[in-house]
Amino acid sequence: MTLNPDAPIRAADTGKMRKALRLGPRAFATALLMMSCSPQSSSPPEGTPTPKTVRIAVFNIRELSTEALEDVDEAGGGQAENVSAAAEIVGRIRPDVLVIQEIDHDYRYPDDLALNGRRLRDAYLQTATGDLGFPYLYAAPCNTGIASGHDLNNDGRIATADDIGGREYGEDCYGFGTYPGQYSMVLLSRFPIDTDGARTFQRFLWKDLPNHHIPEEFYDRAEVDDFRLSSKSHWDVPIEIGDKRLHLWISHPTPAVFDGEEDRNGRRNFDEIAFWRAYLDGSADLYDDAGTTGGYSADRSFVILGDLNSDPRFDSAFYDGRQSIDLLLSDPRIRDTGDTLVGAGNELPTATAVFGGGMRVDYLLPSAEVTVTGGGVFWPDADSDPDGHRLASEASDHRLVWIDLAVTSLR
Ligand SMILES: [Ca+2]
Ligand SMILES: [Ca+2]
Ligand SMILES: [Ca+2]
Repeated sequence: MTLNPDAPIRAADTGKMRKALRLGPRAFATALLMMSCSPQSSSPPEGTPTPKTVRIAVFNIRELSTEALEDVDEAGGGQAENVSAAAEIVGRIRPDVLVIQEIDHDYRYPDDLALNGRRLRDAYLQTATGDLGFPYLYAAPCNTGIASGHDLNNDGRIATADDIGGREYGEDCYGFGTYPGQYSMVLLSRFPIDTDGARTFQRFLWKDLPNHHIPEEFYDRAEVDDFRLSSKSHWDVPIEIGDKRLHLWISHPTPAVFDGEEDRNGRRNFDEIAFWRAYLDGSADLYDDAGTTGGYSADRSFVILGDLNSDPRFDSAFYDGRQSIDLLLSDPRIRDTGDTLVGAGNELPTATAVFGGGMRVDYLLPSAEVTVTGGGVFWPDADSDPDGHRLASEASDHRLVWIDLAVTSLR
């Protein structure tokens, strides 16, 4: 198996690619070549009017493994019941832009990390969403399940490839994953993706974040010098909506638990979220995987989104006098969309996930100038919508969360 998860890959998709997939590996390789020679984004087809609103969703779906995504029947239909349920939910909500978390990267194809996104689309979403399509995809390398070569959990041994599959392996990786590629991310979109304008921060080092909270006396010097901040990756991906560019700031910070007194995961969660503040501040200390330094400099609207693993009502990642998510919720440049989700009819009004008695951990937080016209958490109660309730329970321990943005309000 070829493993090159650190290569600066950007994956996009066109109909060409899909057709080639059906034709076999040789045609697929040809399509990849064509892809790398041609621009990876394009204008909307002529006659497509700029929509008034755009619907953006994030969904952490349980067990989107390569194995499950490859398991299709003769007609190409997916066999995993929880993924079918997730697809039905996507079909009901019909987002224009969908960020999936906890999907495997299939590193057998390191130059095509959007592959599992296409498998998900073609085996599941296509049927459930009909004409929705999602012609554009984006994926880039993540740190999950990539061995660091250090004893990061201090259990006295450095995990190697022989340990793949176990928790001890995952804890010595740059980001927790019991095998390479687990818990990665993909973006699916109806709108073209400006892949050339995307920035990724997979390899940005934790020690280089201003005012970081690396635990003292837990990691040795060599570990600190090599420790990546992002447990998956941090992506800034612009999508093209008519003549507007909306930047999606995508990440999936580590949960603050599964650690010890040193609170290494709580600290990392805090700093993975603090990264976006530094990015928004335009911090000169940041650098992306292409070597470009500096934070956000585009004068464009953005949405910070993902399972951020932090609930404002908890203190699991509490530093500098606040819980990590409050770094974003209290920033006047960022809009807290919580009110939009409360009272949207879901079973636990402020929650987006079932664990912890119902926690708010999945977020879509646009820049302050953006007008939010609607949104919700797909969490119907069992009485009013038993079928929807069942779908939500089957799909994941997280719920799909979405917001609608007024396109005219985008900067
Ligand atoms: Ca160590
Ligand atoms: Ca270890
Ligand atoms: Ca902790």
